[in-house]
Amino acid sequence: MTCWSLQTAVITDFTQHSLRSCNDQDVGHTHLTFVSSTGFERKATPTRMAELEGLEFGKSDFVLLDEVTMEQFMDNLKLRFEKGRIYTFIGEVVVSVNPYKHLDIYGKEVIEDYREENYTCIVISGESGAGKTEASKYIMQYIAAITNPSQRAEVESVKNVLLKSNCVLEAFGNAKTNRNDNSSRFGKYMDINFNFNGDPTGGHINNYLLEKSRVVQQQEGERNFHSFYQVLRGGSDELLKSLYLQRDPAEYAYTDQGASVTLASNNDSLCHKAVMAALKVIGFTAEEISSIYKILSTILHLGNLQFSSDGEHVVVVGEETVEHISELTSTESENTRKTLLYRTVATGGGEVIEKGHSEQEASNGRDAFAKALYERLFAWIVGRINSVIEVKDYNPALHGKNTVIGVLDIYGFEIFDNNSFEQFCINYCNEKLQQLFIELILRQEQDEYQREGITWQHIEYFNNQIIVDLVEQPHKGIISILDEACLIAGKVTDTVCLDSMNKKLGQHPHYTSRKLCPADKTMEFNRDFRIRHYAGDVTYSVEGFLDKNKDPLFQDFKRLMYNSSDPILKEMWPDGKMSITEVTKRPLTAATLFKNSIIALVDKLACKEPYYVRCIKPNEVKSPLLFDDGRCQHQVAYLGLLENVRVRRAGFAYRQPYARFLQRYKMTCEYTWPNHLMSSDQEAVEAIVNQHGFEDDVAYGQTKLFVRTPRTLFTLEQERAALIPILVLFLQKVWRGAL
Ligand code: AOV
Ligand code: MG
Repeated sequence: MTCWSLQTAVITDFTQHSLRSCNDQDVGHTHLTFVSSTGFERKATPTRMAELEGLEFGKSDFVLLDEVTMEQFMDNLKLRFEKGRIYTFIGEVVVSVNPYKHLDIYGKEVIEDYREENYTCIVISGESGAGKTEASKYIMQYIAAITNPSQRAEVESVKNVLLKSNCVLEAFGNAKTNRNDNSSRFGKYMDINFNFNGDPTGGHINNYLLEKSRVVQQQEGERNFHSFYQVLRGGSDELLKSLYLQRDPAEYAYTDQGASVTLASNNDSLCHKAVMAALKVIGFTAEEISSIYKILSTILHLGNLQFSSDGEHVVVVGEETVEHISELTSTESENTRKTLLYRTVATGGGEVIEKGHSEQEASNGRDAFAKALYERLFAWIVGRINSVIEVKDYNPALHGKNTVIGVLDIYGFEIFDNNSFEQFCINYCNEKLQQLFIELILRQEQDEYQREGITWQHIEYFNNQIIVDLVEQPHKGIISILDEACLIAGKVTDTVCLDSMNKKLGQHPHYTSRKLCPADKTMEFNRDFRIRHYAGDVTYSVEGFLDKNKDPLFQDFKRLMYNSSDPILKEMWPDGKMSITEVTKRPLTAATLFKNSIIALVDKLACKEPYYVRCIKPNEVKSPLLFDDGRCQHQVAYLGLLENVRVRRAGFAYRQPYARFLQRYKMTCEYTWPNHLMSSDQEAVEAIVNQHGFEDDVAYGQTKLFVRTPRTLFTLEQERAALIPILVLFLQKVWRGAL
């Protein structure tokens, strides 16, 4: 196994596992020498030595700071950002600052330097726009670059699909928000499987809660999902004609809500071509691609449908549009019209009647249908990609150990002017991930000292479990209160539900009922509540919460789609098979489904011992030049990075099992070279430590030596490096028989 450790472009050094092994086996971690366990060594170059000393580029690992203060941390982070060194370690954690410009650090040469063969799981976190998705893409590109040197066709094909899946998922799952032009509006956990050669053999994508409300509603300055603009701008004239579409996104209500149809940083037309090509590479058939675009255009047409009432009946305005929708969904126009205007209801006596919608109900129904169409399309695309990349017929006996890299890239913490149910879910998810970080990085580290019997000063940190509980606790948490309100059909409004939350949670230190804030002049109605999140205070407007949580969709739409003669569309609506009289169980609410999936995700990550990339957004204006001290310091504080350094360092920056330490440094001590005669490895290690006078800088654990400062290892490494040429000379002489 090759095991080198470098200081920059850490994202490519994604196998933080390697760092851990470096820490255990070598001291690659200190960046003194680049070591491979096959015995090959490269001395640090002068630049790297400077880097180590932090003279020019700042300290490459925050544990090397002279003092762990916010001031020193920020100075180092800023210096490195200004020097284009966007990645810095905290032990095994990587801190990354979004450079907002292309850096020439992801090229072939660097990749070669990082060639690794360890597999693990990486969690990328940080607020919206901090660079998580870009980081995850570099990881994928790295994997693609280093694997399959023999260019085997089947491996190349898997790699291609894995890479291209990103392009498709971004088109359908990302959108311009006021915080990020390419904001992920879904969570993604991707497993990549490798065979014993270290070549990718397949993978699996889990997606989490797509922000489907965006399909029908966008805030000022924001866009719908990229896919709509891409087909409108990039689709051929024939395609658009066949879909009855006009080119200008401003023509469609659903793509023009934010009055911002153009993206400065992106070319929709080119992206459309790339997505089409990617769909083909992945293996979508022509029929499937055609169905995808028919669904997209159906949604656009739905958005332009209006309803009016003659006092007695509600009718559709725009008959032609209904015809187009029917054609595009392969349904009868009579059925489509009826579904838009009526719902089938089973009466208590078992009778089935058709009940006409009010105008409002009809437009709500239309929007719910559009959202569901998109959500199911997205889920189907993910499922289709999975069916292609799934590892088939895996046989451990034949294929050897199957290793996996998991990469989590999820929507980051966000605060907008108007925050709704979606932000509530997204921010809750970020609380959960922060909790996992605390658990694994801050708590377990301290646990290890305890386990090894090392005395040390406990480091305090803010534990956000209290906020997680506020949201998810059974019976008491916000999600439970929301669900309760949803159970009482029709009677409870958003504000009544808010009252209930205020009553039950008003005393909670992280919850503020806005009713209790008379000083707030902007408060006209009692419709907001505020959560003090780990990353900042967010005021949520409760309007629409219940509806989004209940996520209602008239059964009639499901049946309409199930009866489509387009087999691909039909496949997306299997639940439309049920007739109205069949009893259906009340479905779980959107928040509960999300909560369950996030809890399952976190459980999964916890047993994988993930490694972290903590992304920081340097400024609010997407500038490569501006390091906004206040904003950055805020992120450093809430991400718990200083505590991370303290835990890592105030205790012991390095630790190594006795045998490994001995193996590496025995040559530096006359009592241990070439072999020791002491009764245990620990005793031999003590001899090395004593000979160098490092007694005050180390502690002896049950199984490992703990070293407090980098300087100690630095000295040992220097001594070792000086001895190696002498040893090599000595060995050469032995081989030549000169000795
Ligand atoms: P996010 O994933 O963390 O936000 P992105 O990864 O989409 O953020 O990054 C936002 C933008 O910052 C990108 O579109 C790039 O323009 C730029 N950027 C980020 N990282 C790099 C990098 N390493 N090199 C160059 N430019 C970069 V969100 O998805 O909104 O939470 O939901
Ligand atoms: Mg993202």
